Amino acid sequence: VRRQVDVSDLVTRARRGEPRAVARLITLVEDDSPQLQEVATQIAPASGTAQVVGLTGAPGVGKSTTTSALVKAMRGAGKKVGVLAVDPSSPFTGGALLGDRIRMQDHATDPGVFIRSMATRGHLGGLAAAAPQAVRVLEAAGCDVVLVETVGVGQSEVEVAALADTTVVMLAPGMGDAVQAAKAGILEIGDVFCVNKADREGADTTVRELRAMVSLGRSAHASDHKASADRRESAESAWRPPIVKTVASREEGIDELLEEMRKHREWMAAHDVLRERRVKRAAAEIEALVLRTVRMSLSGPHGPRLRRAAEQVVSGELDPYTAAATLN
Ligand SMILES: Nc1nc2c(ncn2[C@@H]2O[C@H](COP(=O)(O)OP(=O)(O)OP(=O)(O)O)[C@@H](O)[C@H]2O)c(=O)[nH]1
Ligand SMILES: [Mg+2]
Repeated sequence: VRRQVDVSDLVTRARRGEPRAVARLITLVEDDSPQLQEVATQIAPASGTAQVVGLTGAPGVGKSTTTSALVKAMRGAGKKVGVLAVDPSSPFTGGALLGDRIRMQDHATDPGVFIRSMATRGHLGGLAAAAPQAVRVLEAAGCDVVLVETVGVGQSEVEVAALADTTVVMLAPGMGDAVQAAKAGILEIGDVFCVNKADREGADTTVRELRAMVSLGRSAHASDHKASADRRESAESAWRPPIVKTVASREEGIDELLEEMRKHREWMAAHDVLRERRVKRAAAEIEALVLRTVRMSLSGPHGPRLRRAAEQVVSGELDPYTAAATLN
């Protein structure tokens, strides 16, 4: 039995920026609390107030180091920053996230920074449903910017892109190269590319490869029917994702990265892309929640209904289409 919490008190305290209240609310999201809908209703008015930036790339590419350097620069500019490190691959808070905490220690005592590792344990909707809600909690706490770091490759990164206004795809020489990134489908989600560890040999080669892959991907994308079906996205093709070289461990290139993020944001605003992206995101989020409800109705205490129908289908008493229509 879960303990009932006083949601409005928690939300009031979170809006005042109390770190413990913010943490508690994100835990409610993570645990898929029955009180989550109440939380969501109360924080909805604060939605859409932050710039949401996703950082994604292969393990060890330097996402956390870059995030930390970005936080420092943004704090210098007086912004309140939220950091969400999401690990979709593991249901537990793993070692990688512990490493992040250590790297983030510079900001641990700063009241203008909220740092949170998040696993999607228990959340049936997975990352797609939990992370956007966690971002809203950080917005309610007054964050001007929310940086979302995802550990993992492939699908999870694509999901991060789905929740960010601007997605920074990171690569580093010799690891997670451009070809691999292209195969994993993460090149097309990059609004800004960051080749980190530019102090290492091969950085210029990575930049060159990336540039070639990106322009190749763009032209393929333009002829793709998915793109032509979506006119706004094709207007979006006017944005050419820049490539920034950084040495995050020495805070080099961070200002350039911030500048490209700013340009992307400006461009989105000028072309009405920001709102369109957010509408799409909200639609995906609602869809995930609806699917979750359907899935739940077929499992748990209602599981026997599905089982009974399945047995009838096997014995030929019922066809699966009629069964599905009945269970719907
Ligand atoms: N040489 C060099 N090392 C770097 C640079 N940036 C980060 N590193 C190092 O690379 C290692 C991994 O960095 P992280 O920031 O933890 O990478 P990450 O992408 O967050 O890793 P995961 O969260 O485990 O996927 C650390 O030892 C960093 O100190 C860089 O620009 N140059
Ligand atoms: Mg990390």
